[in-house]
Amino acid sequence: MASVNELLKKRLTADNYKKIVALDNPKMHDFVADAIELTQPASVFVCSGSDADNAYIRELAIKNGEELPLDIPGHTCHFDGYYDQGRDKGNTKYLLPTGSNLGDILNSIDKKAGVEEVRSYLADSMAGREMLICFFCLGPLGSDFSIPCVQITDSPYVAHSEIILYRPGYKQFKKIGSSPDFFRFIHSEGELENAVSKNVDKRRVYIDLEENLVYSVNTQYGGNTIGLKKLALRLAINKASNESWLAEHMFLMGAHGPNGRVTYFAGAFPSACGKTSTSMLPGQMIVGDDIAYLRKKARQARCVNVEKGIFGIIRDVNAKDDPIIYEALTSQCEVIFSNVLIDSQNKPNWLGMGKELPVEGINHSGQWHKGKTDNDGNEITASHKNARYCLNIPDLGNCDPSLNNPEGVVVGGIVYGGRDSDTWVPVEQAFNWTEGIIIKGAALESETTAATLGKEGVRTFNLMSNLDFLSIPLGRYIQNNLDFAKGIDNPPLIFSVNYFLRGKDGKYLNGMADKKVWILWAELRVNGDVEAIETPTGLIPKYEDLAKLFKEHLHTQYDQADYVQQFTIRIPENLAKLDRVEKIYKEKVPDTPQILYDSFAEARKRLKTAQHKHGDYISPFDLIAQ
Ligand code: SPV
Ligand code: MN
Repeated sequence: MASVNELLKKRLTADNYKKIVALDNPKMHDFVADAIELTQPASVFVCSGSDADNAYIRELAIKNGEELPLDIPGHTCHFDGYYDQGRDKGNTKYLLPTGSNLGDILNSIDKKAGVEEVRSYLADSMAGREMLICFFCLGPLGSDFSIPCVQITDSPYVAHSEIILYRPGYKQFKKIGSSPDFFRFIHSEGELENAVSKNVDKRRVYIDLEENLVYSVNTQYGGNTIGLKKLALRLAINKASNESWLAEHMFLMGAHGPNGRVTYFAGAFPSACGKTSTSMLPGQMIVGDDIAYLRKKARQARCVNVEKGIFGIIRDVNAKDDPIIYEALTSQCEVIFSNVLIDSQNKPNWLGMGKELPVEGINHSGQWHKGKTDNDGNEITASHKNARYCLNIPDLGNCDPSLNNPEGVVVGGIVYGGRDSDTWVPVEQAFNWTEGIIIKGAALESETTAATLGKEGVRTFNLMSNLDFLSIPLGRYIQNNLDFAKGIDNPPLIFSVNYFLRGKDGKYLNGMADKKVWILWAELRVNGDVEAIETPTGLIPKYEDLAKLFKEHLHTQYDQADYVQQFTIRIPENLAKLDRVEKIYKEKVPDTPQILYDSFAEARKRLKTAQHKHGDYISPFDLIAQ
């Protein structure tokens, strides 16, 4: 279109114009031209992903005050506004065309009204600022998994985060030519006050599934703004559903078995429930910590990390519990810290870093001192509980060599975990794929955390840890997961884990390091090396196999009494859980597959039979003896 071309020529410098027209993609050009007309930036920068262009963005983030350089070269700190510290679930909505329906659970708004609203907030939002146009690729480059993306933002912090988190996509765009098959994101921070978004009451994240387009405005927090992260996951779930693959909120890691064997696990945990630390288990290899795509290839389940970096929670990262991340965070490599405390020596500090925190400094509330309270009288902690770090996975000492393999890795096991104080045992294998998807994945619950705005510690339903990001009706999503195993010769085994089980005194029953044993037990199961005990809820480890793993890998003695307490099958709690979750499906999910109700009925029957025979709380030894 001549007018689009004219507009680009007029509003871009010759150098930037050259970069954008080198990509011969009319749909992308239309998107950019429309964004310029809507947001009216003072200038436009097209990032080709070259070292020089990336450096320009890094410098701009510092120049505009969105990032502050810290003591170590390559380290910067970004602050989000005091009320902009997590994903805004309430204001994240699907733009729903007339006549379509996503069910009661997903948040949506009439498309016409929603587009009008969000475009009104975006209008002139970039006046006086530079618009950044960046190209990235979800998944490894040159792969069946790759999805090209274009991100428009006025935040160099957002663009810089994406440079760390995603593979460069400018060349991928050259390859796709005029194809319309890519994701688009437009973000503006809106009006700023002290370098943070001022109008958070007008914070909106609106998703257009028909157009593969997401709008985000009046916010800076990464989960609301970094298009390729959770905004793209929503688009990908819809695309995957149409194309018969899976887009999941999952880590991907290689667990090391005997004789140098590596078995890959993908694991879904709600935010702040141990997902990153599981992907980073000592002695194992990380591929990714947050988002994975799974595809069937040559009768195998293959999986990639969508990202190449980590946007991880920094709280409790310390030299003892997370030595590899701690090492990266304290050495010279590229890191963006967010919402930590900066001390007088220009160093970042955070809760649980393993040393005493300074009593004053600068944090997300501005100048901070110990005991400072907010407008509601709540004490402001030194760093925010959802404070994060953003770094490149290859900068970690345990990066798996297959990170960028275009074929992905073969998945041996899938793990579902949540924050559960009283129901599930620490690790358990599902009887089969269908049971695993339904009784483990689709029945997942977790207590809420600081990763989203709102109250913490409330037990909530969160199927496959993906509920926040689902863009298709829940029943269809479950059916897609069930169907995924069809045509795979050895579908991954499915496990549940629970790191948060508590005793009657409220204390955790397991140490942080124990998760390594659960995953290594799962590794042995995938390879048929150990037997298991059949319980009404699944297959659990034998005491002696765990004792051996504890001794070998954690150098500790695992007491039989601890085993019995941890692996006791809690019948009333499991029955109550089935009732709670089934009620949600019955009341809110009209397209629930019948097989879910059948599996729930069978699980209930198994629990009741066992209850009749052994009582409410069943030691694993009672089940071996039978
Ligand atoms: C999560 O909350 O699950 C995250 C961080 O991984 S966010 O970008 O907020 O989604
Ligand atoms: Mn996540």
